[in-house]
Amino acid sequence: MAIEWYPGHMTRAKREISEALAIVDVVIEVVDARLPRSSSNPLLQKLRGVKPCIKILNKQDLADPWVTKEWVQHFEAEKGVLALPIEAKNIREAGQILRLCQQLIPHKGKAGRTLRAMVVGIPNVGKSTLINTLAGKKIARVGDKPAITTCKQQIKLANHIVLDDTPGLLWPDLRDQLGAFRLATSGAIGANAFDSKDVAHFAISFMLERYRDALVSSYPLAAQESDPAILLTEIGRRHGCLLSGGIDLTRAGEFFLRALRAGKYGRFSLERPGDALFVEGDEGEDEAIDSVGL
Ligand SMILES: Nc1nc2c(ncn2[C@@H]2O[C@H](COP(=O)(O)OP(=O)(O)O)[C@@H](O)[C@H]2O)c(=O)[nH]1
Ligand SMILES: [Mg+2]
Repeated sequence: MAIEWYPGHMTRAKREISEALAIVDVVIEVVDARLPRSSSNPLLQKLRGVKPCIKILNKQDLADPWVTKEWVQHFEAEKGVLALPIEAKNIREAGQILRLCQQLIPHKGKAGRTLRAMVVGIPNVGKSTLINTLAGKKIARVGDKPAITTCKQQIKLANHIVLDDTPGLLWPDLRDQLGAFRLATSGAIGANAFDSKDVAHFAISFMLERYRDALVSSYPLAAQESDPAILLTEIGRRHGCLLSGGIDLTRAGEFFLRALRAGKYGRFSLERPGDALFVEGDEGEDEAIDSVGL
C-alpha cells in the first residue's frame, strides 16, 4: 500500500515523535543493516538529543556481516548509544534489546521503576516485525500501511520494561540521491517512486564494484563485462523478460531487484561507515527519485 509523505504528514509525524520521545527512557531506532545511514532520518538524532538510544541493525541476515560489525563500532562511538544487529523474527536476538535497555538505564527496569521504550524508524525497516517478536504476539501489522492508532497501548515486556505498541514513523530522507538509490535498491521506497531500470543499473554497478563474484556465479558474463546496461539486458534475456523485438528492461530491472533483495546474490551491504554520504553536486539537482511513494 502506498503512503505519500506531504509536508502536513511530516509536520504531524515530527510533532508526534517529539511528544512521545519526551516521556520515554530509551529510543529503539530500527534501521536496515544493509544501509544503516540512508535508512535513518537525521531528524531523529535532532529530536532525540542526548536521550539514550539502541540502534537496531535489522535484517542482518541480508547484510554483509563484516560491514555490520563496522557499523556497530561506528554507532557505539557515540555516548549513550548501543548497537545491536538482529533479524527481527528471531526471539533470542530481539530479546537482547531488554538487556541493552537495562545497560543504558541501570537505575530503571526494576520493581517500581518502569523503564519505557519506544520503537522508531522509517517504513519497511522491520519495526512492526520487531514489536510483534518482543510482544510474543501479533500486535502491529507487518509490511502494510501503519495503522493510525489514536489510543496507544503499552506492552509489558520482562524486567519491568514497557514498550509503546505503535512505532514512531519517520519518512526516508531522499535529499541525497545516492541515499535515495540505496533506499530504492533495498526496497524501502515503493516502485512507483523510481524507475526500476535506473535503480537496477545502480545496483548492478554497485554489486560489480563490491561483490562481483556473487554476480559472476549467477551471470558468468559479469566476469569480464562492467557495463550495467549490457548486464541488465543479459539478465532480462536469461529470465525471459521479453518485449516484441527485444528485452523488457523495466521487467528485467524489477526481476533483478527482487532477487537481490531476497538474498539470491548473497548478503550485501550498500554502505560502510566511511563512505561518502552524497555524490557531490547531486543534492537537490537530479530529480530521478523525487516523490516518496512507499
Ligand atoms: N530478511 C528479513 N526481512 C525482514 C526482517 N524484519 C522485517 N522483515 C521484512 O521486511 C518487511 C517490512 O517489515 P515491517 O515489520 O512491516 O516493517 P515496518 O514498516 O518498519 O513496520 C516485511 O516484508 C518483513 O517480513 C528481518 O530481520 N530480515
Ligand atoms: Mg509497520
